[in-house]
Amino acid sequence: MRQSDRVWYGQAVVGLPGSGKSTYCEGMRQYISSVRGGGGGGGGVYVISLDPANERARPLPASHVDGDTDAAAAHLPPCASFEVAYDVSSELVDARVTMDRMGLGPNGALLYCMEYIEKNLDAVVDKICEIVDTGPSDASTPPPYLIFDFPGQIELFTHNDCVRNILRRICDPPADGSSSRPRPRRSGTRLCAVNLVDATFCTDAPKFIAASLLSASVAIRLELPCVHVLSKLDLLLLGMDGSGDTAFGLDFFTELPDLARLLDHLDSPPLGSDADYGDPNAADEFSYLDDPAYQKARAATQRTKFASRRRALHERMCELVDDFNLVSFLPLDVQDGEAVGRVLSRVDRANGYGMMARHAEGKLVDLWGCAAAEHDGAGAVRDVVERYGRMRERGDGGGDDAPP
Ligand SMILES: Nc1nc2c(ncn2[C@@H]2O[C@H](COP(=O)(O)OP(=O)(O)OP(=O)(O)O)[C@@H](O)[C@H]2O)c(=O)[nH]1
Ligand SMILES: [Mg+2]
Repeated sequence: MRQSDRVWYGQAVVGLPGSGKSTYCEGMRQYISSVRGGGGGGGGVYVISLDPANERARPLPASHVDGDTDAAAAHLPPCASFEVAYDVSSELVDARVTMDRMGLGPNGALLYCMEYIEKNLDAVVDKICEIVDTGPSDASTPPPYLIFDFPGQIELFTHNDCVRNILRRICDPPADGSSSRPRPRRSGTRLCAVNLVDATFCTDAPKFIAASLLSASVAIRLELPCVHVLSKLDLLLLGMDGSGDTAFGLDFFTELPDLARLLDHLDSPPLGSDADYGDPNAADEFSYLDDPAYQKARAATQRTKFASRRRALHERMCELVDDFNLVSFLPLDVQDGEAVGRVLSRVDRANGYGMMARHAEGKLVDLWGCAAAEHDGAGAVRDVVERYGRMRERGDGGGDDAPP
């Protein structure tokens, strides 16, 4: 049986521009490859870049498509260019070329490119099939695993249907024979969306509320199981005290017990900034927050009609997020192998890969048990907070476990 005819598993990685999607794809590829055992039958993990403007993607030489990986954990140099199995910008359509040729701006060109990809998706899938067929092929190898890297432009997830249509056709190939491939119908792909939100948004209440609402909207619009991730956690925890002794510990942002608690902080200085928590090294320094004139002006601003309308708007946004109850976050520093593993285990349950693996091992699959398996989210948060607490105490920014 050809690898391309098996059921594929994978992730569709989405998130705002710069949230760390491409870095995550590479980190996850390295992690899964190492878990699968690298080239010894454990390969078959492919990053597929569907970002027509991805400058950091570099197509992998064919001979290395399923090569060994020496990665026991992800160690990613900052701003490295990543080798991907398929790069749509070099194979099909490039946003920069489109801008030049069609006289479009960056966003218009990107939308054009995504629609072009949607129209030519059969060609993209054919190429992916070719790549997948070069991988390990004996029946005992795990099925191909694909990690799709998407652009971050928000309009692709708010009102444009391209990404959803592309994903739908990758998951469920059309049955009407419209595919150009002279082969039997592909079996389909079990995908889970992974939505990355930059963890530094946690320092700013309005930003975090907006990102949570957008995350709920992404989960609804993509019509896929969705795992939400707070990426670049190292930047957040090393930048603030990272402990639970503030109004909002990290577990508040991961579990989201009551988003509306942020409403009282809409006008606060960024949570976690020195102005808010106080800089322990500069305890005697004057803070503008203590200035009576500042406090008077702030109180006056909060009494304005604009302020009350703004609060009401954010209140509705919090209610929406809470009502749908679709959003909770997993913390992730992409250089921390354990954290990548935690994300993968949740993704495995969401796309069914975990059940498939148990079935392959001859274990009876208890679907309900798999789906309801306890995930120690609080333990995950405790681990990372302690780790970064130790790094801060050392005052060295990290040593071996330094973030990029
Ligand atoms: N400190 C830190 N930096 C990170 C992490 N993940 C990504 N970055 C950095 O964040 C920047 C953006 O990362 P990318 O992976 O290119 O983000 P992206 O979401 O793919 O960006 P676009 O494709 O432009 O939307 C790069 O400089 C990365 O090195 C992380 O976990 N920690
Ligand atoms: Mg990218």
